[in-house]
Amino acid sequence: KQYRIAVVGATGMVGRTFLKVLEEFDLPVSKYKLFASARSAGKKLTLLGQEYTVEELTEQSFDEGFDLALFSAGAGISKKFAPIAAAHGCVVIDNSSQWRMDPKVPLVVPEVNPGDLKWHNGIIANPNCSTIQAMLPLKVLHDRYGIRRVVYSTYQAVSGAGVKGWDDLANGARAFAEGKEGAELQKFPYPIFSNCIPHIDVFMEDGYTKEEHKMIDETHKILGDDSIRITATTVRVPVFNGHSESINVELAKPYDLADVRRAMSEMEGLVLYDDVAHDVYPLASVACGRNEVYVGRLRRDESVENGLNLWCVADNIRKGAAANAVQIARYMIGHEII
Ligand code: 11C
Repeated sequence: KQYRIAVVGATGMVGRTFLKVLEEFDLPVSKYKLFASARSAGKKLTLLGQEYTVEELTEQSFDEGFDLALFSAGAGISKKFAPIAAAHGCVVIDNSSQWRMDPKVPLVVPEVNPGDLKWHNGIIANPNCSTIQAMLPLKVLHDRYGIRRVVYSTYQAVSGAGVKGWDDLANGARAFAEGKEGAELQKFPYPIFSNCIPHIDVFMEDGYTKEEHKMIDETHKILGDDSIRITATTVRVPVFNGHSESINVELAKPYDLADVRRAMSEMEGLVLYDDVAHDVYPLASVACGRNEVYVGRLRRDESVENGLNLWCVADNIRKGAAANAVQIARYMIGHEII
């Protein structure tokens, strides 16, 4: 079978990476169509050597028939257009936060909970970038030892905040190099150049940010276990691309560190990158441009029973967004779920 695929939000940072990953995966596709807002319509983008003109997304866009649509155009667009696409028989893989916690919508990391793809109702949610990468090492631990508690501390790159976030760091660095006072900010409340900002997405009533809530809620849904106690502090750091995370885990059962290392190295999509004798540990510069998640700094947390610390890094635009979505598509095509 050949599939007809629509890309919605094709001109954005994630949208353009959808195209790169689609080229790399080369799925059996008979037709691609690229959509974006009226502002970006008319732009030309290349996919698999062919030039496409980006079209404006309208309520009629799905009338011509698609099997699959990859959405990354924000929650508002997904809220309006994903149900329209689904009503036309097109399966939507949505990168926004709009549908993630809807009980009728599977939230999927293909290496972790591909079984959830079977009960979709036309919309599948791609998790938040900082959640996706944590799921691979945590799945390994949860299956073997049971996870009691998780403490997430994230170090998130500016690409997660889009082009304006990227520009805030680039302009701040340029101003510093030129000896200027600072640069005008487009995205962040404070200069991200030379600061770590403990504020990603909006603040909620309990003092947590929405990004922190996303990590907690999405972890429960993907691992299928609401009993895991989880807390998170999410921080924006002056890194262009690649989210890093310190994850402290309390396991239910005793573990052997060598077994954990073996299991991590065998996990699909996860690279054990951990040889501190030779200064080998995951870095944003190692993970960038790759679809795998890197894990290292594995060591016991002796302050609690069965405690474990790890450090995990991934390309947030690839595995944290575009690659995970295209991997979902590839899995569904390969397993004839679509
Ligand atoms: C960031 N995690 O790094 C965010 C970006 O819910 O899809 C992704 C937001 C989302 O700022």
